[in-house]
Amino acid sequence: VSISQDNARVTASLPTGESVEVLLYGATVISWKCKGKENLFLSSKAHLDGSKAVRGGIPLVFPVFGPPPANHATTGLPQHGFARISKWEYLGKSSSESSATPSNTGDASVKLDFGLSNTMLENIPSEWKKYQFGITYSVTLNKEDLETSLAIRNTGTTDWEFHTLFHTYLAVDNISQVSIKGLESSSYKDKTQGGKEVQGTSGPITIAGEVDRNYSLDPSKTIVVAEKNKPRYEISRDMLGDVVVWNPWESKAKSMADFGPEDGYKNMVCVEAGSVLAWNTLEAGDTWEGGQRIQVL
Ligand code: TA6
Repeated sequence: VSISQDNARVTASLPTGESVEVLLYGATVISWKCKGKENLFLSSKAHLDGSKAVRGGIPLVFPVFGPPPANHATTGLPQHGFARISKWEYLGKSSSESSATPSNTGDASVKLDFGLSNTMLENIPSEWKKYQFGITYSVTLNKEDLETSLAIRNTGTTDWEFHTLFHTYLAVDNISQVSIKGLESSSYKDKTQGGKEVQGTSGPITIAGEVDRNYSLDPSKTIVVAEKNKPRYEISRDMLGDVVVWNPWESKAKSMADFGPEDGYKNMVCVEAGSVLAWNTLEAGDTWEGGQRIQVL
């Protein structure tokens, strides 16, 4: 395992060639190479200097998904909250052997830990500034998959509630040949139609225009993203009962200054594992843990 870090990012790679790159800004995974391919989409115009949430990779959504509601503790926060626009600290790594590899140099996987707490935040423009929290975010690079998991602790004396989600931009060769399996029978809230509830379809989901859907799907059910009917990614979830599927398509992509190239929407699909359709209450002193695993098939 080799790790390199500077004051802006941490990169880890396995001797077999897999690698992951994490910006300390937002603890945003901006690259994950596995099976010889880059598996995350990163806009060519993404801000990587901490001036704006990263357009691509795996931005972290916390404590609120979407535009914050009125008359709520999150009112006043930016869309998707402050986690993805805060400077996290790198807490270190741990690598582990696997029985499969006789070498005892821990070459089978590496776990990178990142931390954020309320004491690290500047000017929170909302009631949230009165809450205390500590988050440990673990990014684990395995030979065939990437795991991202959160341990969110309420270190204060009052309960608070939150949403959290991994806003994963998966790389695809051609969106017109993508089908998503596992969600088809579920109904969803269609954000392109004002959040209207739409019944599920029978066949796999395909994308031929702007898609912005919020599904609830039992975490025990995996999601497969296929290209030309060949499965490419399998997403497993723990404690994350909601899945957002998003592709901005042509005009929305053009309207985002940090989305490039203009036709980049053809090479990405966001499949976002989260807990966002209802508020999660975290009692003082409690810890919430959840995560996702994305396997390259
Ligand atoms: O992916 C779901 C979503 O909420 C979309 O509605 C769209 O707004 C997207 O997130 C991107 O949001 P952002 O704040 O990163 O531009």
